[in-house]
Amino acid sequence: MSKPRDRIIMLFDLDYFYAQVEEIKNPAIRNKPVLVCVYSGRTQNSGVVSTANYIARSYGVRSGMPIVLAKRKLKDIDSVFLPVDHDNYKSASDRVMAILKGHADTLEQVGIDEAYMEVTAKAGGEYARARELAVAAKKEVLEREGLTASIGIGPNKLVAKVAADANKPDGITLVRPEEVLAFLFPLPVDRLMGVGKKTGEKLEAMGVRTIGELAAVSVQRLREEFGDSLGTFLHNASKGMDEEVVHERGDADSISRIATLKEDTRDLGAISAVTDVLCAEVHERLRQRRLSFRAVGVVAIMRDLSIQTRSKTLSEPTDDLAVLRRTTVELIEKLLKESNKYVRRAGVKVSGLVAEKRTQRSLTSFFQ
Ligand code: DCP
Ligand code: CA
Ligand code: CA
Repeated sequence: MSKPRDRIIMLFDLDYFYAQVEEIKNPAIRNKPVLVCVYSGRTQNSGVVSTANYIARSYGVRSGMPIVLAKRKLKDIDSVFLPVDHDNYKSASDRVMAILKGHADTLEQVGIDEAYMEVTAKAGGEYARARELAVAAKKEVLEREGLTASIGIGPNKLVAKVAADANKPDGITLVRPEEVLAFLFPLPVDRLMGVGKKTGEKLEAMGVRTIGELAAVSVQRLREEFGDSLGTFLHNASKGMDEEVVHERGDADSISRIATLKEDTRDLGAISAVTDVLCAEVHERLRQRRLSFRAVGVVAIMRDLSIQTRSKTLSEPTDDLAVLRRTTVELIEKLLKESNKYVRRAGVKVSGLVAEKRTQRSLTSFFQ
């Protein structure tokens, strides 16, 4: 068997995200300190800073800082304090993630402004091409959304994350496999994901400040101090070793439900009584997300645990529950005709999800 190809992974992180979205909404504030705050409402200034632009940071303002303290740091400076506008950040985030999908083999969003991108195949295993992909992704996000970001590129998620933080804002940091140790060793240990305040303090008490110093501690000692799981993690992390895969999650392009039947059966009525309920559940999820579907699929797990699936693509997207139910029954009927086994579990799936509704589409085409 051939050796699995070395991976190339990027971590994409938008710069001073909430405050940057506010700057786009109102460009006039761009050259002032901008602070986005969560006001608790108790007194006029109680609450904390969610994030701040880099001008505000140059005065010592940080995420999580009490608003009162931030105001003190910016005394006599013309600054802009704004309340969080989560809906606006979420829609900007959704649009950015959709752009990034086109630049990755696999995209794993890990926060509102951050995603891992596996680019091994797209870059053909070449770091130079991975850098070009990073430039292209940044360029498209800047041109379409006006937002800057920082990207770290490395052989795994851990290195990519540390690299992204190494050069902000608007940076690209590339760490080739042979450069990992030289890159990591001088950095403070708390740059490693998973080293929080508590672990950091404990390490400091052991005389460990840098990642290189952590790498010099034996794995046995780390296990004694931190337990097997964290101890092993710290040991591997200090050497830039991480096997975590980049996996798509969250907004997958399908919604599905599955249920076990009361008893194994080949009776269409009994099966569709169950799939009708599943259809209603799937439909409710579609309604919440304001989505229409273009394809319907059914799955049947048979008595012998073999799996049968059937699917149908509709002529146009719809959000109609009756269409979903009818198509499901049609597919189950087909499946029963083509198999002589008893059905144990049945499931329904909609895919090809789109945001617009058929009624709107029909109206648009009508007026065209
Ligand atoms: N955030 C928050 N409270 C915190 C940290 C972050 O509400 N204590 C929010 C606001 C940030 C967003 O999450 O804009 C993303 O967090 P990041 O840690 O990525 O920080 P920023 O994007 O603001 O800045 P950076 O340029 O350092 O990435
Ligand atoms: Ca960020
Ligand atoms: Ca982030």
